[in-house]
Amino acid sequence: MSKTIMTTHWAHITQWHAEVVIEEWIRLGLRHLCIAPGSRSSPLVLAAQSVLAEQAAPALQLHVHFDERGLGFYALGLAKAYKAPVAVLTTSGSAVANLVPAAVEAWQTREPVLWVSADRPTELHHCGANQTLAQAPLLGPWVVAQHLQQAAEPSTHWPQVLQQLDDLWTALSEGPAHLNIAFREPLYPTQGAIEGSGFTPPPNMNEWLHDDQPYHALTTQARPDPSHPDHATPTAAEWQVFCQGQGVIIAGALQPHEARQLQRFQAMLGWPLLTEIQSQCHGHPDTWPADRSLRDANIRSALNSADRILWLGDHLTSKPLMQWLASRTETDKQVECWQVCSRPGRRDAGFPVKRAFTADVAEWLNTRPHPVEAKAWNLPPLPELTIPASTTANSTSIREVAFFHLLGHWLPDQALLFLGNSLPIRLMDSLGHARSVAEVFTNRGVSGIDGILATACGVAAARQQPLTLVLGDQSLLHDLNSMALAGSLTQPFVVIVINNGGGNIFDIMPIDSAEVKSRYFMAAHENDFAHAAAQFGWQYQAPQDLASGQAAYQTALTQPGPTLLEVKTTRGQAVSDWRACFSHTDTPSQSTT
Ligand SMILES: Cc1ncc(C[n+]2csc(CCOP(=O)(O)OP(=O)(O)O)c2C)c(N)n1
Repeated sequence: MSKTIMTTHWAHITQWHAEVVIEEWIRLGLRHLCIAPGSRSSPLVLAAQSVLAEQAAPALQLHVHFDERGLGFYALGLAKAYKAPVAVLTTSGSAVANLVPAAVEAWQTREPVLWVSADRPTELHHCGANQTLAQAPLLGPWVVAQHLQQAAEPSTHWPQVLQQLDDLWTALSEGPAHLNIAFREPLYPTQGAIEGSGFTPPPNMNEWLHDDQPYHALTTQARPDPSHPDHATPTAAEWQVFCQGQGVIIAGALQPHEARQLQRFQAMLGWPLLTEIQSQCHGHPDTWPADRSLRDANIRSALNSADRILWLGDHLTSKPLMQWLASRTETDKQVECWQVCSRPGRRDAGFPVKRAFTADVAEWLNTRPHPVEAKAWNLPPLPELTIPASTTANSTSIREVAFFHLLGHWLPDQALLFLGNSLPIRLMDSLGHARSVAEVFTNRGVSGIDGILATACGVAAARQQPLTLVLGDQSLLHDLNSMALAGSLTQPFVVIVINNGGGNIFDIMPIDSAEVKSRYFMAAHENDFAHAAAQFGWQYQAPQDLASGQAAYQTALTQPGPTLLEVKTTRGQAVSDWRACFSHTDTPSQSTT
């Protein structure tokens, strides 16, 4: 970066500000900056671009997309897959508001995304300046930390600028953060005549300029500790008492390393393990898929004898599972439910959890003492799932229940799987398995159907491995322009859109009029996606039956770049077929989802 500034011209001060920010981010470890075009953010873009131009192996990778809404989700996907901070830069105005859908999702699952919005300086607010609004309130509620950096001027206290960047970086270990950064015009050094000369960075920046460490490493100030709750573990005595009960383990949303540790831990404790689709061990040997198990009368009654529940991980997908947890702890006050999750905050609607521990689940399990008196026991075996004959026999069409029952068998070994919201994740959880999957990704923070494709593109870009995404037609329509994001993927990227002509999850609603349901809830439509695939240069297939669906999927897995497989099903079938799968089981009445 420029070590001296030879002029006091505003453009050079602005440029210096942007260079300081980019340099400090790189020193802190930022490797991915996602950019949506705009003018006010251009000083940062030019500073980042000059790093790329100067370095043979640039420390920073830039990602560009025209739509901030999709870009935000794409960055979320990068952060999920890298499990490291990712920054997103937008210009001022409604561009920032377009980050909100991804910001609420990142907030809910505490992903390390740094939202960076460029702004006009204070004197241009509240006076009708173009593309100007209060930007802090847009993202403020959805971040763990926020800084509003003023436009730089000759008197700027630069150590404070650096300290703010470092503080936000530290905050990212707890969740997303926001930097709103103002730049004063002229924004480009080549703009207008250069006035004045002789300005050099102030002496308090000398040490930073001649080193390559982030600012906090050069000061005597201790790096602030992330505010972890101090109740990460039970006492040894509490743990032993907990283990004496008849226990069951529930695997919620976990990271793969947590799931691996869990399976070793389960063998030690001898309690049955119920898994959900995000647990990274759904369908593994010696586990019970929670949703299906709770719909079986024998297994459910055995589960009702448990008086200890150890819930490991984050959100649960299955409604029967959440209902069971809430009702067991409500009706029997002796039932002790503990939850361990790497992220703080409540996720137990119905409040079944009596004690919550915030810790990496693998570490927490690893540091539990061996139980003195654990009571090993088992649940009855899970009966084979009977997919009603009518849903598989008709070879001229595909029914969703059969598709999701089979998908687990079609997936290649060590697959990366992204499951869209609405019916796809629920049917996979209830009817399928993820036995051969290396990692399941989802957007289950606020369960939006709005940025699923863009998030999956981010995951795929980070992992550079084949990835399969399954989502509904309305979810794809929401995110259609994110098809452009897949253009740079070179590995197989297979998107299976289940086109049932609208939002079929709403078929669950007890509304008598099919017309009302279809028009106002399902938002029924007759679109197909062949032209969209063509517009964005994707490969496209629309298989008619399960056999050709499997063949098309396997071919797509060998083809570089994005392929859209459109599975057309009949509107209004999925929910009734799903109910039929469990119509013979004798479970208490409850809503399907
Ligand atoms: C952004 C957003 N808007 C609305 C909803 C409410 N919602 C949940 S599922 C759904 C329908 C989804 O339709 P589709 O993607 O076709 O899946 P299907 O229900 O057919 O499985 C809607 C509108 C939501 N979750 N997110």
